Amino acid sequence: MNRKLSIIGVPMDLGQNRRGVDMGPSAIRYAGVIERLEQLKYDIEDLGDLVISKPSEETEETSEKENLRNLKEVREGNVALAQKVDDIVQEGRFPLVLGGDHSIAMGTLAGISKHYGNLGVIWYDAHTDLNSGETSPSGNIHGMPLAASIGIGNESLTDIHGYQPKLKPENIVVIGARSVDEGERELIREKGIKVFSMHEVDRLGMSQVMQDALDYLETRKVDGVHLSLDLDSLDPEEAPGVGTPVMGGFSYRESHLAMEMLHDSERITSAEFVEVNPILDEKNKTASMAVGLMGSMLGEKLT
Ligand code: 6HN
Ligand code: MN
Ligand code: MN
Ligand code: MN
Repeated sequence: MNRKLSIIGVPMDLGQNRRGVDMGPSAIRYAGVIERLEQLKYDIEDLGDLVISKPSEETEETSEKENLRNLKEVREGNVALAQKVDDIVQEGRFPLVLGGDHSIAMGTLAGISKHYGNLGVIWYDAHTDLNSGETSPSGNIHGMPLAASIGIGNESLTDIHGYQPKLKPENIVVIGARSVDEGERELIREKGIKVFSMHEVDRLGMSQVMQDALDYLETRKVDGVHLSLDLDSLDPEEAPGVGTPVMGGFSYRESHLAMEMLHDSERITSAEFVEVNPILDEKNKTASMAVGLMGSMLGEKLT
């Protein structure tokens, strides 16, 4: 495990239409992320938060036409994030990105993937985020980052940081899916994307699913693994502070086990924790959950 960690907050809420998720990075800091990770003896650099601009009228028009809400500002924020993350990896440090809505995964992956020939991704989420303007039921870009990263969708999203695609569809593992749109389902079949839905987790248990996911990426000969963790993967009882909650999600222990297994695999090279919305939360429970999961991913042990 890389002992040098750089933390960057992305107060982005333009990838969806509920306010508050832009306060995610503050809530996660308030829940004690720096102190928690310092105890694990990491060399931590906190780069603070990116500045995200507010939407203009011109943006509203494109949004309507293309079914891509706040396209211009979402792109701009991700262009800035990609450069930051690129610099962090360039310096030999582990990027830990704090969201913000899930649209920021486009920028994170754009910055990371440049440094890997065959990057793998674990997408831990209730959703598959494989929509484009053509298939999206909402026009919300936070439902599109995985599609954009494999080169599907509007050019201004697929081309962030000047290259595409960022990922091979066969290097993706989705874990926790239980709300998948029709267009996403077609894309999963067409591209052969590996999905462990809640059905598989129920049948096999989290331990087996994580082992299968790691083995699968091993057969793909990936040279790095990025974890993109959407807090709505957890059950809304455990993590109520998210914009698009879906019943029937992971328990606290299932998620900690997943993170512990990721740590023990020694494969993980970058991570992001997204969709924490303190306005919808109960006593910062979801931000605290995020911090705890980061701890397990980074080697905090029970004994
Ligand atoms: N997320 N599939 C829905 C949509 O609007 O495209 C929900 C997306 C949720 C996205 O949670 O990151
Ligand atoms: Mn806001
Ligand atoms: Mn998501
Ligand atoms: Mn989600």
